[in-house]
Amino acid sequence: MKITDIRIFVTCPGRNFVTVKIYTDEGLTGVGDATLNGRELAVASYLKDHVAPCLIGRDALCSEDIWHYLYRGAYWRRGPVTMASIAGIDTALWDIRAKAAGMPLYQLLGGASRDRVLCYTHAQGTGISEAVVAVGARIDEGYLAIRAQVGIPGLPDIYGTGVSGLTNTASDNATPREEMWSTSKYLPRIPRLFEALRAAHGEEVHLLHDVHHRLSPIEAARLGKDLEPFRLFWLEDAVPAENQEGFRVVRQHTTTPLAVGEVFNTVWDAKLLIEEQLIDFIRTTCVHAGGPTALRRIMDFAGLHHVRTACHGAADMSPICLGANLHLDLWVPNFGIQEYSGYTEEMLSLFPHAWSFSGGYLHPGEAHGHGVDFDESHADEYPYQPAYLPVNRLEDGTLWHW
Ligand code: CS2
Ligand code: MG
Repeated sequence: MKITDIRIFVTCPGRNFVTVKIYTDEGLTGVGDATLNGRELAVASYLKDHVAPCLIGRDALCSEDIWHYLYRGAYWRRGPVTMASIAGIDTALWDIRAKAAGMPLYQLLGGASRDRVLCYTHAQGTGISEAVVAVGARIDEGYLAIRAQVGIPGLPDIYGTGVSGLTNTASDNATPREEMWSTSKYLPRIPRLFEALRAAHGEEVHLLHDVHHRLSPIEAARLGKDLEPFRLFWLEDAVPAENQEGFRVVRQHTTTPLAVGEVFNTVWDAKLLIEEQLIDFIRTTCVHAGGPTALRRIMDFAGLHHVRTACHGAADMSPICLGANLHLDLWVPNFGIQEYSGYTEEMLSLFPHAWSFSGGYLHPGEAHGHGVDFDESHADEYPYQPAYLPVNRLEDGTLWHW
């Protein structure tokens, strides 16, 4: 089955998504997500200018060889732009393979290891009482696991605590918004949030919190310890993870479970974290970690070391990424949880999908392939809009992590 054409679409149905569509001489097509939030056009150019021309005429069923052709063959390995590009191609090729086999993708991976996929969603508030109400509303919608974030007095407008994260976060002139950060204001606030959440909503609901890489190891260790009475499902991205050894300090001091990896691109980014069992959940996801070919290897490696999976699933990855993740989630023996922050109706109309949500769980559906399509006939109605993630500065102006 020969690849006859590869088209790249950058659309903005509320957020920018990069979509790869591969066409074959047998009429089968497949779609993949290659979105890299805030850097979409770089990936689109990598794909259009450097990848697509090299793949025309190749066998669409040789996805393993194509993966290595794009990874080893480029000489310049890893990195988010390269790996999102490879992911877009790889996801589309797995979609084609599963359609050719007449099966949902999870059947090709080894079949379902569970009936349904536990997911968590987001709830936030600028104040603690608002966050408590927001978590309650999510529980009423049927969610069993909820990530809770709260604003910090004295720090205006922190990412993830105010308005919904479903839409683009660009300021009017399309340069990154600047936010302000203070660890000393943040650290005492978060245990108070979870104390209030447990008091209001009881022990049963799974509660999670995302630190967004803003702490040092010893600060993260303190936060993990302070949160122990509230039994979090996890503390996410507690410290920047370029220095994997930094997690040793956090791990030695707290029994709060740790999750990391949404910005990782390959297994090499998590090798020490997994081998030394410094984390409990690995957050690599289809689009940023090189597609199903690479992600399932990371998942298997994690399984050897008591680390469970937790694919990143925020709304800045397209519904195709979520659809592909759900097939891996249904199959993977060491499954943990799937993030699911949802999509707007507009987004879902551009990406018709077979997955379903019920009672706190997702299921990828039984459509052949990964079950998510792209309605290219409407692509022109949603042109790319320049948009960036915000940047973060300390109160004295120092540029900080987030
Ligand atoms: C977050 C994301 O979902 C998460 O856990 O960390 O919202 C993240 O900020 C975005 O995906 C960045 O593009
Ligand atoms: Mg996160």
